[in-house]
Amino acid sequence: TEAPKPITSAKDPRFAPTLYAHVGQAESWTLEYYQRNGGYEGVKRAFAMGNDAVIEEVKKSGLRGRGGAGFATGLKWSFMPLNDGRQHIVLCNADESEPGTFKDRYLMSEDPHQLIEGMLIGGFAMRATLGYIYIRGEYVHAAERLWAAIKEARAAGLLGQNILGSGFDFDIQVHRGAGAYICGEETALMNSLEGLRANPRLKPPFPAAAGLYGLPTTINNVETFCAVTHILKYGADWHANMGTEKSKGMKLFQISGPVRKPGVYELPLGTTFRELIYDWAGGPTEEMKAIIPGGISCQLLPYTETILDTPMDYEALAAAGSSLGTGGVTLIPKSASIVNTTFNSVRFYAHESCGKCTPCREGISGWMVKMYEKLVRGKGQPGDTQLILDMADNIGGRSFCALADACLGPVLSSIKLFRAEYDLAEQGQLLQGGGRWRDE
Ligand code: L3W
Repeated sequence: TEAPKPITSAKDPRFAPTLYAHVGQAESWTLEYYQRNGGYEGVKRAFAMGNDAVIEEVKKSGLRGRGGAGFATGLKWSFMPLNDGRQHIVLCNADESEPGTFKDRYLMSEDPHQLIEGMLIGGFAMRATLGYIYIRGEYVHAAERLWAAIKEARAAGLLGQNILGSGFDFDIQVHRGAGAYICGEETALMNSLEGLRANPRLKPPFPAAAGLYGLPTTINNVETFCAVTHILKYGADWHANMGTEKSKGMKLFQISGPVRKPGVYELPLGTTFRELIYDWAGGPTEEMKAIIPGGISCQLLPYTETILDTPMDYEALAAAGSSLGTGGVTLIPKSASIVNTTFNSVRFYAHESCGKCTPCREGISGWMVKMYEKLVRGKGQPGDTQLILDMADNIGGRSFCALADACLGPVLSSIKLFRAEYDLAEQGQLLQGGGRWRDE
């Protein structure tokens, strides 16, 4: 018999949301609610399977990291050393700060036990005894919900010593950041947790070899751990049957910009932009010209019929010249100046750069942002765009971490796609007919 086709659309009657199934329900954050709805069944299955079988199950599920890079989760877990006598650490990257990205905050505030369970499963599989959730400082409400959930879990014997009689000891701490985007870079996050300045560290060594306090560490995004909870509950095949051949499972897509119903939508990977924008988000409220597919680090895409029909998965978006990133889709309307929109992005990176390395400190935070400011303030001159391109040539691939390269995503793609707007800005205008720049 023919194998069942993978689910690639939330319109498929076989599809049911899991990650956001309880978001918006009364008391969904309590242990009582969570257990009443099948909570902590995944971890029981994990204990019954044994550590290595859990890693195999996650590998088999095809789950890839949901923070932006899409690295295979099971493979990452298998990098942790075995029987090395050192304490192992599991870190949850909850420093959600990528502009256009707002999925993890509701996972944590509305369904915190889902994350705790995923970390428990990861901790058990990787022989860790301690987990940290590094949460963005501004997410005060989510942090409070997490703390309350951890206390409930401890009191119920779901965290602490000999969890559910399994012999496994594990506890979780929540650490609030202090408002720096760079802390979401995994090695900067570890420095920040250690009380150091959040400068990224050189890789290798990767965290599994030497992570927090030099101990074997694995870092995953909030959504990744939450997906693990359901993989253990429903099985690897269930997960692998959703999405496309190489991009498995469901994804929390976020959509912002001028659409009728902006928000977070849980859809299988491989769902098209058209389906997200028109069927779920109610369609645009004005004429569009570009799409940021997965957070502002990703290259812009033109708002064309072909792009609208492109599946949102790792491979299709790479083929289209961009990336899936965090799944944070932002729409740019025709009425917005691309040069000014890009200035907003560049200004963000300039503000968030740690300043450790020269290409980022002098290139992005110094020169690049000044060039854009000059253009949007009507002071552009012929040759400015070429100068930006030359600078980008000297920054790309030369910085210590991904931040500077991420800044070049919107810069280079916007110049490639909308050169005419840059030409206009070189003459002191932002949009044909004299568009103004939207700012504070
Ligand atoms: C062992 C190897 N481990 C890679 C691990 C590595 C990390 C993961 C991914 O950036 C992206 C970035 C942003 N041995 C390994 C290995 N690993 N090779 O795999 O690594 P990497 O370096 O590809 O990516 P990254 O530095 O972790 C993440 C993009 O995300 N992004 C922004 C994200 C922002 C958020 C947020 O606010 N929530 O997620 C958006 O697109 O551009 O490409 O664990 O150690 N050989």
